[in-house]
Amino acid sequence: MSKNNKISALSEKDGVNKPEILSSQVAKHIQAFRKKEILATELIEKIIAGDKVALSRAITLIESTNNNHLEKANAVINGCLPFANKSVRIGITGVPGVGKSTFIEAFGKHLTGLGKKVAVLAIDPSSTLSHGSILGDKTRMEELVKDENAFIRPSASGESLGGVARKTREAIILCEACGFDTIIIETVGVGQSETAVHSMVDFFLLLKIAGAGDELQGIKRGIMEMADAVVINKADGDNIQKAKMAKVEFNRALHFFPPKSSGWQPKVTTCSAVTTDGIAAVYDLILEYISHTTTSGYFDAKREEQNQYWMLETINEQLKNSFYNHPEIIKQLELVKQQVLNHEISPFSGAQLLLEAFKKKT
Ligand SMILES: Nc1nc2c(ncn2[C@@H]2O[C@H](COP(=O)(O)OP(=O)(O)OP(=O)(O)O)[C@@H](O)[C@H]2O)c(=O)[nH]1
Ligand SMILES: [Mg+2]
Repeated sequence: MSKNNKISALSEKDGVNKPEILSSQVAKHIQAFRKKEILATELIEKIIAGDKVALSRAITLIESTNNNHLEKANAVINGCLPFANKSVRIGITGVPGVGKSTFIEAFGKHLTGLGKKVAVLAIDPSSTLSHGSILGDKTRMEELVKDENAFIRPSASGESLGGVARKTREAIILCEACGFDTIIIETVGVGQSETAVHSMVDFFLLLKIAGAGDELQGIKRGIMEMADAVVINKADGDNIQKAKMAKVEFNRALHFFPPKSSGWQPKVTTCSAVTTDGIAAVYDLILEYISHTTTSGYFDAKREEQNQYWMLETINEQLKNSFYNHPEIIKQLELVKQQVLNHEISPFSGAQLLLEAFKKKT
């Protein structure tokens, strides 16, 4: 046989037609299905290989409200799950202007300098209205944004904090699978979001500044209780002395709180995100915490507990959504509310009425 006549195993034989049972519609369906499948596995493979573009795309998929994306998003998350978990998750909170973004820039650079890979995610409920204050943040994290070993993602927007929190939690898994060993979750400490962040991190850091009372800083006692460390920022220039005094005060205040189940006594330290003084010490402190809780078994136990919590939270969130989005509930809710307002029925029987209507129609 001459070389030219050689038939490749890949070429089709003449005269073999497509079987007719494969209608064009079915063929299209199969093609679309394959495409979807390939995209999910492709994304997973790329994420695991450390591709930040694929990571971004997958997070966008998670954030999508399009129901068709849900299945694929779940496939990507489950595919990434076996590769996740090998990280330290740090939550950072503090009132606007305390220096969170500047701190994360300095802290993140310190970590990448140590060879770490840092992902920064944010939960910012207000960004739904202001369309992402972290956009401004990105300019404040100028150096970190350019760092090959860093990944910064603006906060997910969404209808509810619960929804946004779930998406952030899923994004953590993807970041970890992508090889990021330190995950920083930032939030503004003024709403409920810090509770959500606390329930998805290993270490919770409260950023403060000296010279402003607690009322001024808008920090609730509950947040102080959650903190594993209080870091007094802007300890530079004329402020150094004040910061040192604040450190003594916070230390005293923290001793009045009940002991933590981790057995860890929260620490207070000062730093300057601008001069980077004290930034390295903050990380050392976190390492000390990790060593302490890993030895005691608390670190893993807390993660297990958080997993359980998030499963139940997701159920709550989705049940709530399907209830309030149900056509029958949309139809009846205002009416029943009015009846309760007019004292025609009790709040309890109003709720009962709606729940019955929901159960009947689902
Ligand atoms: N002197 C001094 N100024 C700082 C320090 N850290 C931050 N700042 C300044 O404080 C201002 C607010 O800093 P940001 O990092 O934007 O604060 P933030 O907490 O992220 O604020 P929001 O994003 O609005 O919640 C900026 O003008 C910073 O330059 C610091 O350590 N020392
Ligand atoms: Mg900021």
